[in-house]
Amino acid sequence: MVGGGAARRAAVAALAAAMLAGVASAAVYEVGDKMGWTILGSPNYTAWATSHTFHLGDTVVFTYNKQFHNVMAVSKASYKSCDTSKPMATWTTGNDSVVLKTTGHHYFLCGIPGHCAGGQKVDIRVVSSAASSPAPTPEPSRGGATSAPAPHPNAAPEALTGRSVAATVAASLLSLAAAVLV
Ligand SMILES: [Cu+2]
Repeated sequence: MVGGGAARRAAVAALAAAMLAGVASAAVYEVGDKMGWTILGSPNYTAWATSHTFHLGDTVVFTYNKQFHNVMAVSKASYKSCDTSKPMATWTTGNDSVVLKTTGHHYFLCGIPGHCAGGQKVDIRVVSSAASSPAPTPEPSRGGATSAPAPHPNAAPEALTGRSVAATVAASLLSLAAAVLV
């Protein structure tokens, strides 16, 4: 009986560790950081995208005023030419989370006339894994997370950073594992 209990505890601990590892690897990124998804101020979404390393399972959040913008997933050709006529998917809520489920490039643009041409477009490349990814630039620390939480001009307040979500889930998993092991 003692052996069975030990095995069960080991299994629970292993499961908890595996879950923690899975949670820790999934991040949430707000497109454009504090600027959100906009055309005002000519945000450089190319620079934003290349300053991050996106992995499978990560989420990108588009935050914007839905009266003025939307989000379309488009092909590479449509991305390059700002063709808004045949999106593969369209989001319009103003606070849209998109889970990156495939590797390679994910092309998004705003479908409002003129906005894509004005720079409201982003090419998000998802690398296959952390080990094999050629990361030209190290992932920067989330500078915005440490400074004062300035109110977002057009954001929903519930937009969370991946770090805080992972920390919250990790904490609850740890307490769960602790409860089972006791
Ligand atoms: Cu727009």
